[in-house]
Amino acid sequence: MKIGLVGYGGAGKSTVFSALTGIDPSSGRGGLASIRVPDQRVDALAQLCRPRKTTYAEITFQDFPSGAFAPRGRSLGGAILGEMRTLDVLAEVCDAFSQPLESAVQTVADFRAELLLSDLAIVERRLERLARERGDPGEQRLLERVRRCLEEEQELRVLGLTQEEQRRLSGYRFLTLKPRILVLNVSEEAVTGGPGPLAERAADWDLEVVVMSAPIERELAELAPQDARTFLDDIGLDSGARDRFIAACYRKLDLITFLTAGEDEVRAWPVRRGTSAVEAAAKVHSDIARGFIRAEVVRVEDYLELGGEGACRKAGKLAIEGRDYQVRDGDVIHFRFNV
Ligand SMILES: Nc1nc2c(ncn2[C@@H]2O[C@H](COP(=O)(O)OP(=O)(O)OP(=O)(O)O)[C@@H](O)[C@H]2O)c(=O)[nH]1
Ligand SMILES: [Mg+2]
Repeated sequence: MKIGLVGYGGAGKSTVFSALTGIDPSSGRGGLASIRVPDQRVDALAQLCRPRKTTYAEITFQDFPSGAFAPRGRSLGGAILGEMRTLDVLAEVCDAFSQPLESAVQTVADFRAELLLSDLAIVERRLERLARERGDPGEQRLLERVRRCLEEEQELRVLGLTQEEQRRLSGYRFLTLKPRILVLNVSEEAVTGGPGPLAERAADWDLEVVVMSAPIERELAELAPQDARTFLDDIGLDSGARDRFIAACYRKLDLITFLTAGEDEVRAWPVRRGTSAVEAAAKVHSDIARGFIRAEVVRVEDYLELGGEGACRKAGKLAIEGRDYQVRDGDVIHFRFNV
């Protein structure tokens, strides 16, 4: 999953990138960095199974080179809008340290307007071509719906597209169809203050908000877990921005986690809610999906309590599921396959 830090020049994207990943942003050249998604279930399974390898889910952040985004008040330009189309999630950083939250609302509105216009330009070009070439009427109808939505200044995320429609539109890589998280980069004093006037607008705009202060996160990153907890309590925060950011991504993308456990590896696999057993198998290996026989499923709580798959089988806590079984968060799955 690639999450791009986007937003007007000087909004603090590289500072946030550094705070979330621990990578020094001083180069200003941008880059990629991955963080591990903490998961206590993986910790516990690893302790029980003592595998050769333990693999957590990962999130990869991309920071763009300084200068790629125009400063607020100017328009972004086609090049960077095009690059943004390659991202899975947009983490929009908004400067709320050098401007009051009331002006930050306007900055977010301006950015949103640019995304809407950019998508609209793409639909209009495509519709013109379809009209000339007398293309597929189904596609034309769908794109006309898309155009109306954008003309009404609504993002495509709220259009309620079916999975099939989303698949048909995937080639256009619409920016307003991408999940977007708003990172409010506030000053240290404002970090417990919440998003203020942005809260309501963000809800209207279907944006998840993460309020953070980069200096606080940097300090937090340098502390041992116990000291970090005390530090957070002193400020009055439940958790650090990294954890809140990860949770926001999982919510926005509607991700759940299934697990695999054994002597070789204990591993967390993030998948969309609604993923079937055979689709989950394909994540692990295409051969397992091709030769899928069944999924043997144990709840992670049972796995940990009873001490492994064998004990769960004996206790009747192991379910045999077919290819269409919908994977649940916290399933420990052993795929049986034949190739
Ligand atoms: N006081 C304060 N300054 C900040 C904060 N976040 C960023 N800055 C400063 O704002 C300036 C711009 O920050 P960057 O992180 O480079 O911003 P950017 O969005 O990456 O900028 P470009 O890549 O050039 O678009 C730097 O001088 C940062 O030190 C903050 O929370 N508080
Ligand atoms: Mg930068």
